[in-house]
Amino acid sequence: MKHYFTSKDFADAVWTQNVVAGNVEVKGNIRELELRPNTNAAWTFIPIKSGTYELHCAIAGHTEAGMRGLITIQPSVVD
Ligand SMILES: [Cu+2]
Repeated sequence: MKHYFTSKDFADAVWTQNVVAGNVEVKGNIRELELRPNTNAAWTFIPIKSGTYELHCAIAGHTEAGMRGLITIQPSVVD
């Protein structure tokens, strides 16, 4: 079954260093990743804007069934 985890505001709140998937490294502004079954990817990013961002599955009925969450970027604690 297909699922999505979507958080547009979170994607706007980070600076992407790269995404590595298999033998491919992608650089630049990444807003969306689609992974096929039994694959993985590493998304390396630097948070640039603190806040709490909603995450949900965009398929009809899935958010209501519980496929949702929150991502929190804490404010910097630099002295
Ligand atoms: Cu889903």
